[in-house]
Amino acid sequence: MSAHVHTWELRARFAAALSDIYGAEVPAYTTLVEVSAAVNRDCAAAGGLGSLDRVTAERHGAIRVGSARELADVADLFAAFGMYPVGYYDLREAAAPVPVVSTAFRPVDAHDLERNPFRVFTSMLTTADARFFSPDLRARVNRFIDGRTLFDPALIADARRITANGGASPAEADAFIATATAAFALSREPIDRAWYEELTAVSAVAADIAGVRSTHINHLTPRVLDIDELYRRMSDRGITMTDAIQGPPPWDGPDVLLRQTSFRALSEPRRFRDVDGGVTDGSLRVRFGEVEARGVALTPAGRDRYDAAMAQPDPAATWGEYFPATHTEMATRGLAYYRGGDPAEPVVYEDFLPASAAGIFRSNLDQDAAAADVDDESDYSLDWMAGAIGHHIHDPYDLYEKAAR
Ligand code: OOG
Ligand code: NI
Repeated sequence: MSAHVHTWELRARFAAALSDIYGAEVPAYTTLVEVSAAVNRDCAAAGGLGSLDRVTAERHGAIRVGSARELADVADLFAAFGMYPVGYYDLREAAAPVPVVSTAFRPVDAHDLERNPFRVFTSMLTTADARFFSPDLRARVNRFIDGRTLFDPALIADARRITANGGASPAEADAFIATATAAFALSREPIDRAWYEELTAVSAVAADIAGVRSTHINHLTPRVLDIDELYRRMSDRGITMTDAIQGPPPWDGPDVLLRQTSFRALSEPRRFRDVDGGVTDGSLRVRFGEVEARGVALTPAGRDRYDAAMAQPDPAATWGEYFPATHTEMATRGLAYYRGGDPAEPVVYEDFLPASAAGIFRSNLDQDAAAADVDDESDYSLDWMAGAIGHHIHDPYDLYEKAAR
């Protein structure tokens, strides 16, 4: 019997393989990764927020699926890589609503995060929400989604077996990683133009999810230690970042939670099938580049303060009224998590921010979703999602509490 490939190693190899295919598909991503790595090398220190090795290898991905059945397959697939659902995000509640509910699949304990923290923000289209989907459109979208297979049942069966075994043999690992990665590559299959355009009129996200017969990586995001510096260097290279940095403003005190920025990817060539059955070349512009900087995880009290600080007309001008200037004070006031209570060892924020996520979605769309003025009688919730995918959804605060002990 040959050596065993551990779960964390499968995850690290999966993240690297996705990065390779995404880099080949979206060349601007490669530039972003290069500039991020250069910024990280030039940054004096990470301020205790992760080793340079971890930060340089660190990525998050974003994918989008169309139904609970597809989300359940994602959950089973990612479990084999030691990535479990954490948190529930309802982006329909954002200022500019996006018709999805989401969770993030990621490692949950400190050792696994240190070995490889790959996480994937995963969104599911909310077809049951009448504000976005009329009964007629809902029926057609659901029929389309129920009729496609994003993940080969054999792949999901392999994932379940590898999860149960806590790893794979080398040969099994090679095949599993290759097949899992291929499931997220951009399809060359022609897109039904009329269907795609009808969905685009409802929401560009609906078209991206339900207009095609496969899924793909929407973006892959490197982590950078100084996002303001990254922003400047990308602009110097002539790459226009979409808009302001999402999340907390820059300041001299402790970095908290998550700061993100993105730029629109160029349009990519895609093939379309027209009503007359003919296939023509066209292009789509749905994918983008994103980069992020991570700070210390906030306690519920710290998060309340964050929300209050962000609600100010100019958060940058008043930030210091809400947050102390040192980690020591953050720890004393119980605003953020530190390992063993020691402010030299901040617990890194490993999750996402709903307002930023909605902003990221939105910054890359030509138009917002058209919401009808009717009642939403769908019952999406964290409990609904956990039941639908058959996995416990972790509460991020429980995980930070545990990491801080
Ligand atoms: C996900 C948008 C959210 C983030 O980093 O907040 C996100 C998507 O566009 O599918 O990736
Ligand atoms: Ni993202």
